[in-house]
Amino acid sequence: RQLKIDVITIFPDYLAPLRQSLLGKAIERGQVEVAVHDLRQWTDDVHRTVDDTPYGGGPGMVMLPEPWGRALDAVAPPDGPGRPRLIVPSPAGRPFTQALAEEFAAEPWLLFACGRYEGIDARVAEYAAQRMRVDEVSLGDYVLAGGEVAVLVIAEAVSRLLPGVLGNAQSAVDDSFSAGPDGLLEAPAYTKPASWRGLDVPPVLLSGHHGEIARWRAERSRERTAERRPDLLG
Ligand code: 6GU
Repeated sequence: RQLKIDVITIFPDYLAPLRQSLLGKAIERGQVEVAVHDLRQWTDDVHRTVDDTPYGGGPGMVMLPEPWGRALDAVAPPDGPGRPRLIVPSPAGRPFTQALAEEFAAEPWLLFACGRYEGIDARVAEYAAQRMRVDEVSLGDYVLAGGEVAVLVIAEAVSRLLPGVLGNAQSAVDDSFSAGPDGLLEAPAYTKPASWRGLDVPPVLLSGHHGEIARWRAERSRERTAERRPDLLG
């Protein structure tokens, strides 16, 4: 097995898509192993409480450290073999990028801790950092209700980088934001038919002139990047 993925969440059903599609096939082939754990199994009261009001006041609820401490100790025992890389999805995290996906894809073991509400008591990350690498990671500048969807995104971005998981090995190197030479957005793509509902495929793509096609794609990449992501042009 190339990669073990553990997820701790209060919504285990939300992670069902992890077993679909690309990652599902990698699981079937034995390249990836996924285990989803319900945080509430580590609560100790009849209501299976996982959160409480924030010290210092303010809106919302904060997830309690004790269930998280027990969960981390059970899923990644302090005296067990190996240490996972702990990933905590949070709008307050550092940006998730293709470079970070490549780092995660080189790890043997990823453990995701899904917070809900206004996050997890900050001591949990501090505790975990005593024995594993911890990354708080954000998908972008918007707020999700919890980390579950972010786990689906990160797991998919990582799994398609695993050797032998992606069908076409070349498409991973050509992607937007890959470690390619330019780091620009990709040019638009077309397939058959050459004319569809009055809209024609750019003739250069049908010309067979590989040099001209490469030049046309480079121009479209630059154009598209200037229009949509001028920050990438530097
Ligand atoms: Cl990783 N988590 C949450 N809850 N919201 C987000 C996010 C992550 N990334 C952007 N918004």
